[in-house]
Amino acid sequence: MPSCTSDSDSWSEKSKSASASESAVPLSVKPASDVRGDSSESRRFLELKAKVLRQNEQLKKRTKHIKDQREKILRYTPGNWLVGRGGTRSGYAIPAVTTLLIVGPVGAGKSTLINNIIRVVDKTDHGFDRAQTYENTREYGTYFLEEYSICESQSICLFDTRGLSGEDLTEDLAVLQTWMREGVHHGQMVVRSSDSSALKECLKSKGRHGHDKLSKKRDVNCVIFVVSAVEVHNMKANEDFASQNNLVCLFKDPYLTFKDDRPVVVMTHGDELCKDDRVAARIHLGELLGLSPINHIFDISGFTGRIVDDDCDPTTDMALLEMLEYALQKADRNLPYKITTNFFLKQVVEATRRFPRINDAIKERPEITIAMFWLLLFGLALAAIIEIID
Ligand SMILES: Nc1nc2c(ncn2[C@@H]2O[C@H](COP(=O)(O)OP(=O)(O)O)[C@@H](O)[C@H]2O)c(=O)[nH]1
Ligand SMILES: [Mg+2]
Repeated sequence: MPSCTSDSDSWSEKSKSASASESAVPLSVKPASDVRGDSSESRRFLELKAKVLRQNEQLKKRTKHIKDQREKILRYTPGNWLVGRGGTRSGYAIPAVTTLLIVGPVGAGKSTLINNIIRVVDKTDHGFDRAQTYENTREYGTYFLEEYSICESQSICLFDTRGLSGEDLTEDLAVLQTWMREGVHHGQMVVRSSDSSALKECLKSKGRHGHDKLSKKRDVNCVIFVVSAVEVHNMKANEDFASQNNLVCLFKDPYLTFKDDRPVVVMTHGDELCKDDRVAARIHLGELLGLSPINHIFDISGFTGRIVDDDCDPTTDMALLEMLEYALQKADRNLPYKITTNFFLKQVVEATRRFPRINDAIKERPEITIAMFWLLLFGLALAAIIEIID
């Protein structure tokens, strides 16, 4: 089973610069008690806690700009922030729609997060939640990828995914890598080799209509990694290092990383913990993933089931909108270069997606592929001429 580093003594700069390749180094998740046992570490913990609480206060103050923040998301078009950075649009492969892939363990709250995003951004009360959520995540779940467009302009789409098992890391990684390598499309069935034959049969009959064949494949532009605060709290309390290791490995998988940009982290279910435990879970999650708990972990929890206006919590809504902006900025920052306008090359790149090494080599040296194509054509023409002369 793969294992990886946890950047356990992070909240240091070291962890921020940790490269994706670290995910191959053996794990040594430092027990939380060790971190707290050391007096300087415990001082550090208290400092961080104070900063998280201060940040929460600032977030509350920023809610007076919630309308502007929402407008900003509504105005968004792919490549927006690329231009904002003084970059030039030419040369970039700017998609018609920016695709945000929502991943995370089963029951973490991925579908709930999507419903919350739709509610906050679209502000339309459909009278029902668009993404299906499940109380009993053991029996039910999202087995087919679901695409949700937000904003009238349909410039952002969210993909709800099947929950990661958290138990079979190799299989979880294989599923994630397929989505990242080959793209995702609405209605795509997600079957694992470890699924029982009964489940596989059941999924096959559920997917029989084959609507997915009609849906457009999307390349993922940014990943949103959803984790439950309760799970983090329990892992820490029970010193469950195996689960922590799995979580870290999934998060740090190089396929989810765009250059140095790791997935955006959303911590859900915080409302089920007391205030202190909620902050401690956020700090511990930052410690595990090598992220700043203050700026790079978004605490977005508290909604269950249908939302009515009275349930609105502007602070959570604001956190959600800021998280979206952060994710879209990351997506724009990592837009791929336009590889080619050459029709033949485009087909070759598309056909070799399943073979990342060959695919990368073609993208890096397209002129070699084109030269080989002309050589092949020339060879065939020569062979045909010789054949005719003979
Ligand atoms: N209290 C609380 N419950 C939540 C939160 N997010 C999701 N849930 C509940 O957790 C269960 C699983 O959520 P769901 O979105 O289906 O998880 P998924 O498997 O990741 O898509 C549902 O009963 C949700 O209502 C949250 O932030 N707080
Ligand atoms: Mg779901």
